[in-house]
Amino acid sequence: MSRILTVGAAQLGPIQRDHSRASVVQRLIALLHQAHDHGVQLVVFPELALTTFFPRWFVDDISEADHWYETSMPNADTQPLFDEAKRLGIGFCLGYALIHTEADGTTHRYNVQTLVERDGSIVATYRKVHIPGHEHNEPDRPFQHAERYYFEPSTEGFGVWRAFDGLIGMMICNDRRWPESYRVMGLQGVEMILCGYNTPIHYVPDPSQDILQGFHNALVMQSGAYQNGTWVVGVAKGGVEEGVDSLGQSMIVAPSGQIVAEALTTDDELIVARCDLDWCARYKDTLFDFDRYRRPEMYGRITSQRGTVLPND
Ligand code: CDV
Repeated sequence: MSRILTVGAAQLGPIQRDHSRASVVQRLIALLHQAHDHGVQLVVFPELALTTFFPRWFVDDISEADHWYETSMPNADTQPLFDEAKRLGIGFCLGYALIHTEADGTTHRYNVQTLVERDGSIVATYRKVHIPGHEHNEPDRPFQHAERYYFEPSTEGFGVWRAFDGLIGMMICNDRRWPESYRVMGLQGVEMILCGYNTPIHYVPDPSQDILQGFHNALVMQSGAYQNGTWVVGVAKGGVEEGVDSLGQSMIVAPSGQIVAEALTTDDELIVARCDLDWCARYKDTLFDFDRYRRPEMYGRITSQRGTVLPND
């Protein structure tokens, strides 16, 4: 028996500052139509897929940046995407910035992905756990990566949802570099992890990593997939956006760790794979039979400690 989920990784090329949400949504719908032609059931879009990657600019008054955030989902700009996906019977995962005001008047800003089922119902909205970059303006940098100024981290963590006849998890960009992200979902039986990303080629704190961006991107998603017996769908917003060159290399990774589809460009591009969710059991029930082989009593440091503690001399 097999449970085939046909997935499309809908990579986006750059979204410049002056591109309207309406024009971006038309690009998303064009990719949705390609996906329909390929029999895709679930389309995954990148992180912050409705706007340019605005954390590359710093503003002293954060409310000046509020126009980059969505206040609800769907909304007037994204409703055409929701309507067309429902009409075609395709589910999707969409990354965007969310601003939310509580009843007590406090305002919260998150980097999120919303998963939508084929009937148009919202499965879940995941908030990014690992927020990279910096909190303050760093004017000496060629561009900012001020995500820690613009986004609060999730307090809910990594969930796994019964959707698309399988067990689906989500993570966002920097989350993919941390083995804990995959393992927390692995411990909930995840069969497919959906991950949008924006990764500038130039890593300002250590430029020696620039030429390794593609290697590291593949390394983390392939190992996370294999070590947890899960499919991973990684989807980029690539190309030169407002002068910043970003990695493409969107990919669909099997539970074996093998890449089964990979983008050829850094522009709008759909890649597709027929993913057998039952393939996960080949790894989850053998080498990575967690219940049989894991030693959680040996891993206490992973949850009790954040930074490194060196051994005593
Ligand atoms: N959007 C991201 O989370 N980007 C990060 C930074 C460090 C480049 C990433 O891990 O790709």
